[in-house]
Amino acid sequence: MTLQEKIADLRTRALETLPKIADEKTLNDFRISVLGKKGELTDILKGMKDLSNEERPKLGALANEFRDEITGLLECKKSEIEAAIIAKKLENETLDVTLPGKKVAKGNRHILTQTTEEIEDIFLGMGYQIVDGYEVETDYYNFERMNLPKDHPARDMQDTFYITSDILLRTHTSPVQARTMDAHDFTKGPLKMISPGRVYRRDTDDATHSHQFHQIEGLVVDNNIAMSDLKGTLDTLVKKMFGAERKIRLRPSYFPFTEPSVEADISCFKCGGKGCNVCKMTGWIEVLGAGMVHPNVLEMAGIDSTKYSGFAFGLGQERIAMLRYGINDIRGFYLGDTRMSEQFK
Ligand code: 2NM
Repeated sequence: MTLQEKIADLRTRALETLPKIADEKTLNDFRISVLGKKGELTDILKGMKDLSNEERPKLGALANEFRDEITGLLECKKSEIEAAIIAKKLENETLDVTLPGKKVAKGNRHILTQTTEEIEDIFLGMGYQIVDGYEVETDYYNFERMNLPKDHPARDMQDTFYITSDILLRTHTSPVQARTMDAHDFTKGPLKMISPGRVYRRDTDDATHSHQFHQIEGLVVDNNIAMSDLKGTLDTLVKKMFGAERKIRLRPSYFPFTEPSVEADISCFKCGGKGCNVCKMTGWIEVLGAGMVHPNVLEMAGIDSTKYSGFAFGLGQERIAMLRYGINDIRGFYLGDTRMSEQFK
């Protein structure tokens, strides 16, 4: 075979092989075997030294033409392979937006938070403001301002966590009411507030007692506030919380910061008043304490008790939640076991 014929033969074989190649590795090996330093073309061109001066350039031109043609075809093939790879990838990565999505587990608020927010909503609806305060309080705001001087026997009932002899963990949220009364400007309207929050008492924890628990206290002060206003407010509260059929009953009681003071019972939401295990066969369930704000408490806040009067009440979120949901151990609220919370979605 002449060198021309050898190139023509190589070309024929190359053009036959190329279309069958389908991956980059084979393509690269093919390029090296044809055009590489040790490839077939180089091998053919080694015979050039034996050609005449006339023939040599002709063969050179033919070889260049062949190299250009193959190089071009190699480029095309390479693009083709790359495009196929991308097409394959796209096919594999196709997103079916009609497939059902993965469910994200949904959390819910703690039952005490839910109870608090529900009561907050009821009072927001009646135009009350919600006020936050300090959990670390002074003896002055926690006790003195609630008409509980240092030697008062009622202090024993809630004797508390003292930090110093004057600083303590609050035993109720009343200090928030005292501070709000101090700051209230009655020329701007009546004072209507609730203060939800955590409170602390020296107690041994058991199924129905906790040394820390939650309380909401409410306070209204204005001209001509009477016991009837308190009754109407409590009536609205229990009907919204325990059902429209609930009745309310006030019994005389005692708190140092209110006079008169009452305990409020609601007609049993389980038996409707006939008597059952929830109401201990009495038909009534005790839910909160309340009363008309003691004149001393108003005066200590700089409020003229001959011109102004007020009512106040206090309830515990734990007790409310335990009654409503039949929870029999208060400690369950504080364990952080999600199985407790999951029941109240
Ligand atoms: C209760 C029961 C009765 C009460 C009184 C006051 C204040 F600040 F006005 F004096 N705040 N909360 C109160 C009254 C709380 O809890 C059982």
